[in-house]
Order: sequence, then C-alpha cells, then structure tokens
Amino acid sequence: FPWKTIKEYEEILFQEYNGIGKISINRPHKHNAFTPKTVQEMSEAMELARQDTSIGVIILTGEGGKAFCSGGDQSVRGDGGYVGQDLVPRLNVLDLQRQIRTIPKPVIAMVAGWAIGGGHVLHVVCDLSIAADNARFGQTGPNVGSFDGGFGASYLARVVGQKKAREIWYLCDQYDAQEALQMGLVNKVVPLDQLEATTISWCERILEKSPIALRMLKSSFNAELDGQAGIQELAGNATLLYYLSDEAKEGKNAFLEKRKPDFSKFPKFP
Ligand code: 1HA
Repeated sequence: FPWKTIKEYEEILFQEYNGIGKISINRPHKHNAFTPKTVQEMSEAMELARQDTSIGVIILTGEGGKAFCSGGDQSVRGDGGYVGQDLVPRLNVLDLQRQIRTIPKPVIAMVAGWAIGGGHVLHVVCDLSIAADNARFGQTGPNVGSFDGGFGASYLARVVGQKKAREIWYLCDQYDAQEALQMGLVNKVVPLDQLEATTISWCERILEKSPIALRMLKSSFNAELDGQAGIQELAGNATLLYYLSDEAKEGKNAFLEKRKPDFSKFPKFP
C-alpha cells in the first residue's frame, strides 16, 4: 500500500493512506518495546490524527512482522517509571491508553507477533484487534515486577471475563492467535501475509459508514464503563449535534444581535 509519511519521528512511523492513519512502533530490534520517547511520539501522532478531519480510522501496529509491542523497554526502566533523555521517570503509556479510548474515531490494533506486557494492554484498549497467525498475547507484570491495574485489569476483564483476565495476569502464560480469538480478545485471525490487506479492508468498510454514528457509538461504549469521563464524552457529542441545529443557532444569534432569543418555533418533542 502506498503509505505517505505525515510526520517523521525517531521511534515510530506516522503514515496515511486514503483516510487511514497508521501509527507504527519502529523498534523491531527490541520487539517494539516502548521508551518514554516512543510513547510521546505516539501521543503526538494520535493527537494529529484526531485533529486531521481527513482521517477517519487509525491503525496501531509495530514494524517488522515479529512484534506488535513487547511493553515498556526494561533497559530504560528506572525508579518510578521509564526514563528518557531528560532523566525523568514516566508511565506516560497510561496517557496514550486514554487517548486511544477517547479519540472519536475507531482505532484498530494490527497485531503480528508479540503483544506482551504494556504492549498487550495497548491492543486491548483499541476498538478492534486483527491478529496475524503468528501473534502471541500475554501479560508479564508479575514476572518482571510490574502490573497495570487500570484498563489493563478492569477493561481486559470486560473483554475476556473475570476468570480469564485473572488467569492471564496470575499465570503470565502466552496465548496464540486462535486462543485469543476463542476468548474474544481479538476480532479476526488471518495469515501474516494478509494482515495489512485485511486490516485496510476493514478500515475501508468503516470509512463508508456515517462518521457521527461511529463517533456516537464509540462514546456510547465508553460511557457505560468510564463513569463521569465517559458521560462527558457522550455528552460532548450531544453538544456537537445540538450546535448543528437551528434551535441552538437561534440562541447564539440572539446573543450576538443583542435581542431576546425566540425558541417558540422549535418543537417540544414528546
Ligand atoms: O506493566 C507496565 C506498566 C504498568 C503500569 C503503567 C505503565 C506501564 C508501562 C509498561 C509496562 C510493561 O510493559 S511491564 C512488561 C514489560 N515487558 C516484558 O516483560 C516483556 C519482555 N520481553 C519478553 O518477555 C520476550 O522478549 C518476548 C516473550 C516478548 C519474546 O521472546 P523472544 O522471542 O525469545 O525474544 P527475545 O530474545 O527475548 O527479544 C529480542 C530482543 O528484544 C532481545 O534483545 P537482545 O538480547 O537481542 O539485545 C530482548 O532483550 C529485547 N526485548 C524484548 N522485549 C523487551 C526487550 N528489551 C527491553 N524491554 C522489553 N520489553
């Protein structure tokens, strides 16, 4: 596919093709483990993809065909988080997880090879996951001295159920693509050489749909789970729709024209 680079980064690729944004971790020598810089670059790309009105769906992936992401780079893990050039320890992947959930466009994880640890949680928080037949899934926290008690625990349990989520974290086993499909952890499994074509075809089908309906649905799925923040997202979309209406415009126009608003012609629906 003729991907076009949107912006150059050091540890990720950020590309576009026909309204599809692709954010790809580019550290295959470390199975695409992330540093604070990788995450900072992904966060910026995600924000750019959000602001770009020509992008309707985002693919999250890793370069190289052997790994989606193997989690935090343990070689830069210091006291209190993962340490970048500024020597400040960070757990900034948690902010990226929230961005993936709240961006009002579907995010699809395209998983080849390892999706492990914090890399596994990244695919879990995506709207959809498409796996290659070489994909391997699992958490490692209790082996390496870590845990993700946020979306990595509670949202994983929503996806695969409480018993399975506890097994995944307590045993730190690795699961192949078919097992992941059986437990509802991924949407589809395809041969590795068909992974990108299949993912793009899903993206193209999604792009044919009504963007506002998709946006409402994403925030509706979130609202049930995310409490006040989830309601804020859903309600923000209600405000967006209301702003598009003549009724809301009458309020704004009356203010600007320094007159009393006349809402009398607007129906009081049953
Ligand atoms: O839990 C959190 C967080 C929780 C709350 C808030 C924020 C969080 C942020 C992050 C995380 C975490 O991600 S903790 C979990 C960290 N990740 C791991 O424990 C996975 C470590 N990797 C592995 O277990 C294995 O590499 C593997 C099962 C994925 C693949 O094994 P394989 O095929 O035998 O490959 P391997 O030889 O181990 O890896 C290839 C190269 O990649 C090795 O480098 P080399 O020795 O050739 O120089 C390996 O060291 C490197 N590598 C792989 N994963 C990581 C890594 N280097 C650093 N960090 C890694 N995560």
